[in-house]
Amino acid sequence: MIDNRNEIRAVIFDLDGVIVSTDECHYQGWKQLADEEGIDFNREINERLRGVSRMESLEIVLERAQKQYLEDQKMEMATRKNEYYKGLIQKLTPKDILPGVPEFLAGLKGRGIKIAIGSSSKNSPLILERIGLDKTFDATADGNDISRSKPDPEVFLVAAMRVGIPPENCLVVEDAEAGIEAALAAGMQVLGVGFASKSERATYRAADLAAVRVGDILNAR
Ligand code: B16
Ligand code: MG
Repeated sequence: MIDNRNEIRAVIFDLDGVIVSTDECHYQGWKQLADEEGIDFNREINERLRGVSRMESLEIVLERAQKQYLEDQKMEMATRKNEYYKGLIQKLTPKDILPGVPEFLAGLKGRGIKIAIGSSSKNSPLILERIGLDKTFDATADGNDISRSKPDPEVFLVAAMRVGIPPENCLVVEDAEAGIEAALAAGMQVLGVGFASKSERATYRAADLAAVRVGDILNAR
């Protein structure tokens, strides 16, 4: 069988849901905001926020609002939610790193593969610091670096540029459909884990990184 997949020279990791899960903190933050505003919000709606930027998440939350909000009111609400969220993620520690992540990162480093972060989150530097991985990656790209969020490929293209590897030699690890779409739009291969472990569009699928051997995704010839 001819394998026409390119050799992988860099792996770009989404942060939330791949390296660590702060889903519950996002949910609690949005729930508190929604309760204060009298807006109906539940875990089912929260599912739609995975991988989506803060302002786009707010628009989804506001679909059930009884009134229209001005732009500056929306900015204030997004900031308020973020303050709740930041308070909650203070509790993160290295113990919250998801299964298989340290071994997988070490396996890539040992083979000379570049590793990067490609996250929608503007809190990415704070999260990485809380879990003790702020000096681990060769490069990071996050919500602070981009103007278009996933499913736009921008964040992954910035990450690839920062590690100096062409997109076709990069593999993304993602837990959200918006991220799978973004990786494919960037011309990269993608491993779906967690909530994306059943994604039909992903190049590879696994429950988590503990279930993947580094050699399986490298396609080295
Ligand atoms: P922030 P990821 C994403 O992180 C989260 O999945 C998503 O729920 C959140 O709305 C987004 O970051 C923006 O986060 O408000 O911290 O800037 O999965 O792309 O690492
Ligand atoms: Mg994610």
